[in-house]
Amino acid sequence: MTTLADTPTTTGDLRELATRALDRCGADIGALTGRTTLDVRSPITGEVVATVPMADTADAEAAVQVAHEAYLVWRAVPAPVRGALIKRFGQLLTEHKEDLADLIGIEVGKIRSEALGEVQEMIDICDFAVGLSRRLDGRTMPSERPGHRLMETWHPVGVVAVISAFNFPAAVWAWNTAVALVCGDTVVWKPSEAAPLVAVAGSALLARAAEELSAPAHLNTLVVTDADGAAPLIDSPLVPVVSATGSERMGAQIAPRIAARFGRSILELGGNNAAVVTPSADLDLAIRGIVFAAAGTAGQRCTTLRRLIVHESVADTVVERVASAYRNLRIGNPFADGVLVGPLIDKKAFDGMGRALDEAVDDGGVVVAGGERVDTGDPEAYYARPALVRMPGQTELVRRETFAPILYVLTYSTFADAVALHNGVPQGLSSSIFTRDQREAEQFLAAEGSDCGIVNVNIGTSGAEIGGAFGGEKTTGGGRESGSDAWRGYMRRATNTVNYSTELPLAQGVDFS
Ligand code: UN1
Repeated sequence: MTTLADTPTTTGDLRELATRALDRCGADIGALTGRTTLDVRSPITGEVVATVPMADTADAEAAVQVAHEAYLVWRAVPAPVRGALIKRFGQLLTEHKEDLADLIGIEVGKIRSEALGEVQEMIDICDFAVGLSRRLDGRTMPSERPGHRLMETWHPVGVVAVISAFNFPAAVWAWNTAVALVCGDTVVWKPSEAAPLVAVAGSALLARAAEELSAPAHLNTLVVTDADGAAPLIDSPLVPVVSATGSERMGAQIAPRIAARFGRSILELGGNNAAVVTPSADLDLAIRGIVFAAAGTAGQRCTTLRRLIVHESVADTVVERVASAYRNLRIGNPFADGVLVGPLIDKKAFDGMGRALDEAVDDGGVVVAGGERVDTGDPEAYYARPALVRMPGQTELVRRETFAPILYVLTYSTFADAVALHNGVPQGLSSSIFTRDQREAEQFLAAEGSDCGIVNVNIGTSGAEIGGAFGGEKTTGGGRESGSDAWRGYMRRATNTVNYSTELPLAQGVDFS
């Protein structure tokens, strides 16, 4: 358990903390299969904290096979009994909340509160899935024929491949897995190569729950591998559903392969999320919401706020206030008390941020605050002060997702302009409006308003609760995960017509006698 008194600062500290957290979760890195190895670096120091075996295509294929066999058993277990497994898993997550948060902090560099929040999100989805296990309900519809019943039933589909990203290295797996397991599916998980340790720990806790409840083995099979090794997860006919989180580029590569074999994909790709700040906005509230959404998680959430569309009458005030908040953000070791912004995941992310800022300036943009590297004494660690950039318009750069803490500011004069700017990007994940004008709020929520999968009023773009369906439109990929009726994506629907009469009337009045 980490306290301020023992904030890990050296690579040795981080290594020791990781080992302790893994041990407490009963996680054994040595049990992973693979002939090659993968170095795990902590972005906190940029140095290697662990080396894990890395699986290849043959290992991934074998994982799909055992997952398929487990599915054949699991699908016949009553859903509420499947729910009992997730209930126990949720309890274990609660017991090991600090351990998992340690690993998320070490591998991803999340600040303590956000790392704990990610584990809470895992616990929350377990609660949700337990309830769901008693209500995977179908509909009944009136049949047009006498003595007939028309209804829908929902059944498990098989193996669900879960491909998760570094930024939510555990919660996104839990969203998918808690729901998929309750639905009667089994899971093969390819975690981010940046975060295999928390994957080993989370999987160990789920395996422990399964063992305690005498559930079948291999309900969740972890495959630590790279994109090449993961090919069977994308291409195998034994994987009817692939749920993948990552870049639009990754989605464009895998979606056609899944479609070519008529598989189903649940894609959660890029976001280029915006907030509209109107003249009537409560600015105190808006500034707080903006700063968390844009700078939180060092700008590395899919839901991170990347564009601010501000009415010209309040633009200077908003820019000044956000800039001042940015200048005061404490940046550094994410385990340290009071730090709000941890490191970027790696040098590539930092370089990408630098290139985007150069391009912004070339486009006529002005960097109002931030953008510079923050030196913590570790040459391989990349900390950056979140950047606030005023842009002359929605350039090609602004229409792209750069996975770093850059907030572009655009101004508008009419509400219609604001909505047009808002929707004028390829992505469609999350959106928000700060307003006290009910007409504007309703227009933003209406069909002709925001075109995103998540549309918020008077809160930022990030930090969605698990109860709603999570996902977005356009190049975000159209997938939905987590709450509401997202479970339907993990099941197959059967339409059933039952004739309990002594006649055989045909539908549509067809006579075939
Ligand atoms: C992600 O960034 O991939 O809404 C997931 C949020 C979190 C989940 C983000 N609950 O910001």
